This record gives sequence, C-alpha cells and structure tokens, in this order.
Amino acid sequence: MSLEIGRLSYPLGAEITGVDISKPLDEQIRRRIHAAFLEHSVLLFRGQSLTREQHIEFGRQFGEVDSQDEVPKYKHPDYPQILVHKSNPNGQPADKYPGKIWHSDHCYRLIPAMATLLRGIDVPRVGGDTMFANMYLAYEALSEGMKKLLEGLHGVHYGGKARVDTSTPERAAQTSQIAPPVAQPLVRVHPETGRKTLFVGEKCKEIEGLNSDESLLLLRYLCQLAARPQFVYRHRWQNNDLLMWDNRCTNHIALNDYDPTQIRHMEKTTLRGTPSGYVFEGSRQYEGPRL
Ligand SMILES: O=C(O)CCC(=O)C(=O)O
Repeated sequence: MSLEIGRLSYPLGAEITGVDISKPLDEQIRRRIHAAFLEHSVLLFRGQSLTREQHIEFGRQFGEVDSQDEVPKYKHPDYPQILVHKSNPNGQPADKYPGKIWHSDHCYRLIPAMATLLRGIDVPRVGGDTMFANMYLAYEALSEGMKKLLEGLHGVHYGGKARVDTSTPERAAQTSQIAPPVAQPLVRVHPETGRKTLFVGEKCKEIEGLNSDESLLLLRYLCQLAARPQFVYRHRWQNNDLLMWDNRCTNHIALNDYDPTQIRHMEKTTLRGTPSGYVFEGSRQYEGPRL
C-alpha cells in the first residue's frame, strides 16, 4: 500500500488513499498527511471503519484532542472527546441539526479549533452533504482597499445553545456563562502556513466599532463572498468516510438536505488550536448575516 493524494476540487480538498488510519502512523506518513492537510485544508479518508478509540487516537497524532467540556449537549457518555450528531429516525426538524450555518468550529471561543475530524457512520442514501469554503481564497479575492479596511477590525462570535447543559436549571445557568461572546480578528494569519485568511461566518453577529447597518452589510458581503461556488468543495458522504479539516482557513456548513426518515449518524472530535481574540464586553447581539 502506498500513500496517494488526489485533489477533490480545484479550491480545496484532497483524498488520501493507501493508508490504514486505524493503526498508529509511521512518522514519514504522518508528516505527508500533515503537509497535505496544510496544502489542501480538507482531507478525505474513505472506507475507514474505526472504533471510537481509533478515531481519538488518529487525531491525537496531529494535535491535542479537545475534551469538549464546552459542548455538553452532544458529548458521548463514555467518550467525552467525541460529539455525537445523530438525527432522529422519525425525522429531526432541520433547525435542530448542528452546523446548518457557515462557520468554523469553536470560532466563539478564545481557543478556536485547529482541526475537526468528522466520521460518517450511517449516512443517508442521498443528501446530507457538507460544504467547505476556502477562506484563504476569499481573502485573496478582496481589493487592496477592502483588505486595508478589514485589517485591525474584530468580528464578535456567539456560541450556539449546544454549549448550554440543560440537564438542570443550575447547570444551564452555569454553562451559559462559560462561553461569553468572543471578538476575533476578521483577518488572521494561519500559524503554520503564514497565509492570511478571512475569519468570519454566520456566528459572527457584529463588527466591533461599526454601527449595526455597517456591521450587517459588511458581514453579509464577506460571508457571501466566501460561499461563492468557486471557493467551495461539496462533500457527498459515504459510510466510513473520515473528513479532517483545518478550521483556521475553512468554513463549513451541514446542508441537512436529506430524507428525514433516514438516519444521519456522524461523530466528531476536534483538535485544539492556539489562543485568539478576546472576550467581548459590549454584547448587542445584532441579527447577523444569514445567507
Ligand atoms: O454534520 C456535518 O456535516 C457538519 C457538522 C458541523 O458543522 C459541526 O459539527 O460543526
């Protein structure tokens, strides 16, 4: 078996074949996978029937696996590092599914996620795709004037309800406090590639220092720009796919466009990134952009 890397689309994504990720990786192979991760931002490994331990161990070879303490709603009871996203077989209302807006994982935390590793365990026959946007390309498409305007501006990101543990009223009160809105630079430098990238998505509701009209128009423009088809890869899931993506330079969205009587069972881990942003004290919670 020899490792091969084949592009999935022009803007981003590559499929890695010729490797069994259920076993510890040879260091040379691990480095090639890491280099492909930095170059293509989204990696696909097909036909990998992993145990939960193997899922966690594969990620650990690339970074620190998050304990997911801030996302109690989806935590697996025996594997706290794993979040379970499983639709109800009788149909789960579309608005309950996590990830249905363009976002980057943990953008609303002081340590946003470096990578996400999502496994498709039981996927619908058709639909339930996930789309990814290349945020380097979105940044590079801006005019020099707009790049100058964005430099130094911060977008305020709000976490969703998933971080609130609703098991008791006391826990709900406690956990709603642990993730206040976080202001993140709209333009960040990727710590490993050194490339500039836009850091904005639909969880970003306002831009610090701008009024609500300015904020909304600019955020809507940036989100729409990033979602242009020429910057996007659309993944059609098969059972036993594992996708590993770089949250520092991509956005993603779960389309939730499938027959609601079918199950969609996904499990994910995230790898911790580096500190970014600061707690935002203002909190006006504008409507924010919706594409
Ligand atoms: O289920 C998916 O396709 C993606 C889920 C997602 O967006 C997330 O977990 O952040």
